[in-house]
Amino acid sequence: MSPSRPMIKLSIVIPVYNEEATVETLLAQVVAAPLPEGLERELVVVDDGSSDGSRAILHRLANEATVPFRLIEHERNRGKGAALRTAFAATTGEIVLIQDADLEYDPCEYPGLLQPILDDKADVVYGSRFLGGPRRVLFFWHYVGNTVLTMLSNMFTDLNLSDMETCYKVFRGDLLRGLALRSNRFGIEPELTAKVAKVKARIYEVPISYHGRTYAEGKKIGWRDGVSAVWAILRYNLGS
Ligand SMILES: Nc1nc2c(ncn2[C@@H]2O[C@H](COP(=O)(O)OP(=O)(O)O)[C@@H](O)[C@H]2O)c(=O)[nH]1
Ligand SMILES: [Mg+2]
Repeated sequence: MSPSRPMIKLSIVIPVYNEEATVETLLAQVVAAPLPEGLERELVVVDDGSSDGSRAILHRLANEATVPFRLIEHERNRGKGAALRTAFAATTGEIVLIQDADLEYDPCEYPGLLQPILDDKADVVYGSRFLGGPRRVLFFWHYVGNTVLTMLSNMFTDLNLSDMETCYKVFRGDLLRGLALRSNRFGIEPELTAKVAKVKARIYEVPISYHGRTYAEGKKIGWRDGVSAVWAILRYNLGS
């Protein structure tokens, strides 16, 4: 790359709540993940008041500094939406990518997720678990729930997304930091979707792989989160 071309910064935001089994491996994967030429990475980790060993692991890693990341801590658990809002405000990158701290999503997918933005075809990219990528077969009723929530969201936004609830969402940084976001919990996914639709962002989807985990392996999301997602879809599409 010619030295005259400035690097593009990618901010990777990682919300962490009680992920002691996966967070260290995940951070190593994020740092090792391939990036397209000309991109540098910034990691923003928000510990969302974890009560397991996650916080101690993050402190140790921050001290060892082999994985460079910015660590922000919530004193008590406030939810994924609150953790993401804290993280977004701390980003400085031209591009921002959301990365969950479990190992359900594979950081090797970054180049595919970034390409539509780098090609200036998209302002926002969603990685879809339902476009034919390899995925662990689990939980029929979660699939039904995802389909219903995505369809309900699409009915309001007039988008034809296939996976509204995906963790892998990538945004132009200035667009994302300009959104007034309010959700504290999982309502953040429909809220982000409603608000990028309202500002008429150019949205792409790319297929990703998905390595779903079981509840024994640490999955936390439940049917109550599905019900509150319905309210979030109504609220953020009909309100502000
Ligand atoms: N479940 C949950 N996850 C949170 C919270 N705060 C931050 N997170 C993180 O947000 C991501 C949400 O996880 P998700 O894959 O949607 O749910 P899960 O796989 O069922 O745990 C993970 O990286 C969590 O560590 C919270 O209050 N609850
Ligand atoms: Mg998960």
